[in-house]
Amino acid sequence: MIERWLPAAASAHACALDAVLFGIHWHMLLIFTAWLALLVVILIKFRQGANPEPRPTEARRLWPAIAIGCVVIGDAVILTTLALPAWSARIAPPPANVTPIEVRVTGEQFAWNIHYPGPDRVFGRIDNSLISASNPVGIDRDDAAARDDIGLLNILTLPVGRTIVIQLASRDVVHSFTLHEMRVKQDAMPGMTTRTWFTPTRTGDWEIACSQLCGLGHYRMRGELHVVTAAGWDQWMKDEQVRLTR
Ligand SMILES: [Cu+2]
Repeated sequence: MIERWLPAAASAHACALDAVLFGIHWHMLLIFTAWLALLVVILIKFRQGANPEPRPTEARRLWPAIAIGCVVIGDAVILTTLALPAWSARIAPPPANVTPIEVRVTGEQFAWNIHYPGPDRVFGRIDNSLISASNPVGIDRDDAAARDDIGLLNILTLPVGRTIVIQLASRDVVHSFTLHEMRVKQDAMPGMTTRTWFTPTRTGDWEIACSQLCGLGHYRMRGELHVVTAAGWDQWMKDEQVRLTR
């Protein structure tokens, strides 16, 4: 039922995170309904008309302890069966038997600079003094490893079914790299590189959002996420290489 109000779940770990969300919401709904029922019972049972004199003995029953105990047990069950397993899976590195695709994403007010290592899978040298409208990442083409590198503004193209590692940084303030459909949200911090990883399970065109209020232009810090087929990604990579030679 709640699924229809959420963005599409398009990554391998999305269902585990959604299960935590649903578990918490159903638990809260249960607590809310129980408290509401209790309130109605109390209003009727302890109304002034039926109880002209206060009877403090009524308040000493075991029921309050049982009710609070049920809430605590419910919380513990969600924590141990859903939340902790999902959290430990998210902070673990990608499985050793997969070869991830690494992409560097650097946030700045108010855009995402995206650096792909190209077919050689090695990130070439970057130099901030080379940053321009046509070279948003500042790739130094004099470096041999940088010749096939691709630097794009606000466009993240990825293949479906491959594990993606994002190396995140920021040029100015704290941003938060968000891919709703991938259930990815990770802060981009100035002065340090953070990592996040995921495996897209569906093709589609979605948004890269910034979830940290990062300045007056925060609302327009949006990029495009394109998840394409493996063949589509190979073709995209070839097209980008052709574009580099022009
Ligand atoms: Cu931002």
